[in-house]
Amino acid sequence: MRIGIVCYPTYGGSGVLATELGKALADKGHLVHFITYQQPVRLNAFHANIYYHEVQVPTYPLFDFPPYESALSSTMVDVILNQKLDLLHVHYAIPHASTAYMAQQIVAKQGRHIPFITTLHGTDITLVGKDKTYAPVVTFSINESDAITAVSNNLRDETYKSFPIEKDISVIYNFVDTARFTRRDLPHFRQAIAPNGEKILLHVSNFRKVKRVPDVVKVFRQVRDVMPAKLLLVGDGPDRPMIECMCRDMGLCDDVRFVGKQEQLEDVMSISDLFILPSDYESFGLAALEAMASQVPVISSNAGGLPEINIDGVTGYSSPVGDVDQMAAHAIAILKDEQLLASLRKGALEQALRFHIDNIIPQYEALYDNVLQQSVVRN
Ligand code: GMT
Repeated sequence: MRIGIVCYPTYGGSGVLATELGKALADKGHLVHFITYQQPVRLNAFHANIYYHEVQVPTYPLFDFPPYESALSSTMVDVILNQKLDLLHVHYAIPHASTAYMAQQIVAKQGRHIPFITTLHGTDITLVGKDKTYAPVVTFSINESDAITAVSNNLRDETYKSFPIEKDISVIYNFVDTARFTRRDLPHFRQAIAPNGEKILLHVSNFRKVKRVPDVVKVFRQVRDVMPAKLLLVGDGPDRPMIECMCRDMGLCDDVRFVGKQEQLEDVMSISDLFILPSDYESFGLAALEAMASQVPVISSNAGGLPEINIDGVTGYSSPVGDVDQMAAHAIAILKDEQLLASLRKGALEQALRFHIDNIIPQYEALYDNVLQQSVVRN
């Protein structure tokens, strides 16, 4: 198949997932065309079946807001026609679903039907999408999609609750490449971070409010009060300066390390003992899944789709949003008890294997086949 993938190219989960999906499809022989404004971060090696089309947004003095959507739709049209795409798969509803609809209408005038699939990732529905500034366009373009997927049952239910959606939403979970995210023994790296055998706690995110990074630091403080421990904070985003101040005020600077955006995430996960994800909402929690594949148990909130992934007492523990004391108590209990830690590590890996890339990619391929069959009927 010739597949066009539209996504955000940055470190966010939706872009990571879309890129990994494209790479896996290319490995299976499909021709994959990424259409976005920047090289996606995980698209970092040459692949004979992968193409990248950069969206250029010319500026003009009149434009206070350069019209990215128009540029994206026009690039989609160009790629659909010149690369003879069979379908478009857009990730994150805003603005990708409406731009796909626009491209679809334009090529229809030339006698071509291009189906598009919209994958909902989370904040496109639960935060931004619901905003009345966007809601009518989001509702319309989701309903116009030839197929809709959500990354968890929770996100599917939230979508039906928040928007008048008239179509089926299929749940296709996030996935993990367990060959990449596998626990490796990296004694020198571990020694560099925790020279005196301290336990290592890890948080990975884009440091947005929804991630509740202050809760991570509060949990860590309680852990460090009772045992030697280090906290690794991976990623970057708007809350980072505030978190740095918080660490200074709490006297934690020597034990908290901000390592910024990391491409070798699998190495960081390999040396970690516990992953902390206390989010206000998480449609799935891809980073938690990658941690589980690396045999790192998860302490999370029980918001959104997290309980579908993090199973209490099996892969880690989940607590109500904001219940820092309970999260800290769970973290301390795990880190003090080697047997419990070992059993949760095993549980985490077993759970991650359920979301193995080889189990999930065929679900997308089956969906594409289905959409194409309907599209033949339509043509
Ligand atoms: O986590 C983020 O804030 C980034 C966001 C995105 O759309 O880029 O991630 C969302 O999509 C991921 C991939 O499907 C999910 O694993 C994340 O849980 C989801 N984030 C939220 O729902 C907050």
